[in-house]
Amino acid sequence: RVPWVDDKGEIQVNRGFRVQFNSAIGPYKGGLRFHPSVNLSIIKFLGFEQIFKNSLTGLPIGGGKGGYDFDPKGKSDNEIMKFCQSFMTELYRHIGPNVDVPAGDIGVGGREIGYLYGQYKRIRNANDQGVLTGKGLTYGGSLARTQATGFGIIYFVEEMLKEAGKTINGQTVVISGAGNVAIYAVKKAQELGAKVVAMCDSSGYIFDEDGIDLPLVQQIKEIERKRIKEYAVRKPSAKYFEGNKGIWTVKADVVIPCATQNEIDLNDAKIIVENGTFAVGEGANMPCTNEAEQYFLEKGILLAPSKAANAGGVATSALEMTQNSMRLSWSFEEVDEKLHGIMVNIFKNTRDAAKEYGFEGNYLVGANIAGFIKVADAMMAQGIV
Ligand code: NDP
Ligand code: 2IT
Repeated sequence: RVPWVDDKGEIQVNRGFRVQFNSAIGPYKGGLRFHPSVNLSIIKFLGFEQIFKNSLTGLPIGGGKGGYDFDPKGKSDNEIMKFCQSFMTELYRHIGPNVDVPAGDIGVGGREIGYLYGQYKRIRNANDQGVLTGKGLTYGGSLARTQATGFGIIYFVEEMLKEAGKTINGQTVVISGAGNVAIYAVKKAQELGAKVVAMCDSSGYIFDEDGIDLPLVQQIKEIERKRIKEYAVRKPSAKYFEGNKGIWTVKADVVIPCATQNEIDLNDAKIIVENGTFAVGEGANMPCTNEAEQYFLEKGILLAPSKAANAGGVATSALEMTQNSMRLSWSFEEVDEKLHGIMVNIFKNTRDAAKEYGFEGNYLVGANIAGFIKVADAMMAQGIV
């Protein structure tokens, strides 16, 4: 139970979860999600995925996830702070730099991590900086963590395309979502020469045939915290369409879902294939339903599975923990270079595991196998405990 008092002086009670799934290869590690849809089932699926994702990074982190059925939309900074403080007042006893290290996810970014960290430090009376990742740069955060998930997805997709003799340069791309992951996926895709033409939030999508103006999206989403609809008001070449499904009707060579789970179902997958898309990179956690994934594979679409493609965020969280332990900060370029190397490795391990087990080209199976083996080996080596 997470009780707090809103700006009107009324008592609110939310429900929080933290699932510590597996610590065979390191402290439990995974994000916190603030969204009204959060329930135990969602946190368990995310925690289970996180075990194998974290294993794929090659870094010593176990798997966990947390969340709260709190809706941050429309809340004041003061309400967010009150909620975060109340929640940490319970959570603190379950976490620690060598026990369980939460970070952000949907609805949890730098502002929330700051309030959570402040309350943890106040209760513990210690600067255990490695207890949370995604911290601000002034108190132990890592450069490039904000960008890491989105950049990492594009690094992985580029490796997958290279393997198929292609590149993202010159491709038309659709990226769903307009949050942390989507924004930095757009940035890196554009840097590598792609044209991103559509983004969305849960209310609707924007289409801009001139290509998305990312600084404008960042102004609207990161600074003003407004809806993506606002983009079309300010950009004459853009159109806004209500509804969160229409984005899949936009023609693209490469589609990168970065909003939430199950956002692409079989019907959407059929439209995407019909439109001539040849690659799908899962940026969100499990954005395609099972049926949609199987359909893509049947049709020979290149599919980058989420637990491999979006592992750059948590990998960079582990680099943040390393810097906290070493009591130093690496430069942006240093962290980004390490992130790039990690994503290239994840791609290779995924590709090779698929091949070794008779599923050549099926990166979905490859990522599951490569992630699983390390965890299983570590558990067996540690005996019956
Ligand atoms: P944010 O809260 O920053 O952004 C989420 C975005 O997705 C918002 O634009 C939101 O729109 C949109 N969205 C949420 N639900 C829906 C929906 N049902 N239909 C359409 N759009 C929707 O979260 P993140 O960018 O951090 O996370 C996005 C995804 O990436 C999640 O699946 C998360 O688990 C995953 N992920 C995040 C990592 C990270 O480091 N942050 C790391 C790895 C994976 P609205 O404002 O309308 O809610
Ligand atoms: O789903 C994820 O990998 C995240 N939300 C990031 C987790 C982390 O600990 O950085």
